[in-house]
Amino acid sequence: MTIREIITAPDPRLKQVSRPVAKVDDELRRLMDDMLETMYAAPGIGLAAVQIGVPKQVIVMDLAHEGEPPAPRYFVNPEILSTSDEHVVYEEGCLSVPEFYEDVERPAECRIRFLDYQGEIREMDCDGLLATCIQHEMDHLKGVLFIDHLSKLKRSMMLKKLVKAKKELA
Ligand code: K1U
Ligand code: ZN
Repeated sequence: MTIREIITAPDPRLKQVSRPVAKVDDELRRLMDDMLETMYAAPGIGLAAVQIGVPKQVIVMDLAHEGEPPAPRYFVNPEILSTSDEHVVYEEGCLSVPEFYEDVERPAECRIRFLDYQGEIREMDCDGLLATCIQHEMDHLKGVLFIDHLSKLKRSMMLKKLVKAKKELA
């Protein structure tokens, strides 16, 4: 397994719309293994393939708490089937927008359909952090970042700071 570089905003590659995957095969499972390793190393709780420069509809996630055994989850070609009318606010972060956390409002629950690590079709009801995280990751597949849910002023302030931080590191 390989730890890959995570792309950070405002890199235009994060704006790409990810393509559906034709087949869950060993090559795709290698990509998912690399993504999980990259996510654990970051550390984070979710990662979309486009964040490592691969615009395919693939997401990995692990919401296990510290001290609990790992609980990796894999979502290929995920679709949202329904969302609740009730919304919740969660303070979100993003490995592609390092060191910024802001409140984002999203549906509290959703039902999704996806292919799993074996390529089996699955449906799942999501609530709590799982619902927030899957919606955040599915936004990545459409080229949307959590900062796109914020005001234009807040977003441009964050992007300015990110560009400055990148310049200082270069
Ligand atoms: O970049 C990403 O898409 C991953 C992101 C997922 C996420 C976090 C919070 C709300 C919605 C989606 C992260 O993992 S940010 C880092 C983070 O939340 C975290 C890091 C270490 C321990 C616990 C959480
Ligand atoms: Zn993110």
